[in-house]
Amino acid sequence: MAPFLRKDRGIILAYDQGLEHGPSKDFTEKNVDPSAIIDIAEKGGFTGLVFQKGVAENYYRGKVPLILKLNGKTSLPGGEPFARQNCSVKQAIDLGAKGVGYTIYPGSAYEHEMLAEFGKIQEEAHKAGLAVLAWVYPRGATIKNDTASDIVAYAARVGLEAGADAVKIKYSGDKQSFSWAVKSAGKAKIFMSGGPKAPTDDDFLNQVRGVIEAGATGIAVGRNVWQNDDPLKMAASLRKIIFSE
Ligand code: FBP
Repeated sequence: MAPFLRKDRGIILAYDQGLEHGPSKDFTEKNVDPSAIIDIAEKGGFTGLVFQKGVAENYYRGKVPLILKLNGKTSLPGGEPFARQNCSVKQAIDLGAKGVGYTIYPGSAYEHEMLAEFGKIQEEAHKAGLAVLAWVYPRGATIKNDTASDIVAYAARVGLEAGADAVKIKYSGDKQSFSWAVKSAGKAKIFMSGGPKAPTDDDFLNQVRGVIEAGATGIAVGRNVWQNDDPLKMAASLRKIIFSE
């Protein structure tokens, strides 16, 4: 994970929502252009940037270390979530990525497919010296509350067991329960996933404080930064909490 860390912490900007949610749900004139997001990542001191391959091919300019997402899905089908691999490790390397990302939905009727696919990617990426980040989002008919503390800790542990260097999980709502998730992940580093934009900046910053106090490595978020009226001000507040700078 070294390329994505500063002082052993990380602040990663995620921008794959165009695939996951569609432009009309998440984007405005201000953030529909991937170049604007790269500007935020560069000026905002982000330690990593997440793209799908099409955006990386067309826009990535090399300054902020790239995590290439190797799977993804749209929100259109509904039903049990399943995101199959859509990009190779080799392509990630060719695009300049220092890490690869893959989403696993534990609880989905298709979790076995994703665990198997992730296993192969993990081996290939590690052989090539790339970091492997797992988005672990428990979902499916049996998951009633994906931020319940036992479910969040389970997600963290799935990341460790599956061989991820870092695991991106939802916040469980308080630092005590989140610190159990961090412990459950062992040597895998925990990054909090942001979710929809919080009602106020303070709501989000307090959440991030809880995450860091719980021992997590950092955050890997999108909407709470680039949907903010002042993304660079938000980035500065986040850096203050995460790096004490
Ligand atoms: P946000 O901080 O905007 O939630 O981004 C994090 C992320 O994991 C993205 O990488 C991804 O596009 C999105 O959340 C998926 O969200 P969901 O599966 O909850 O709809």
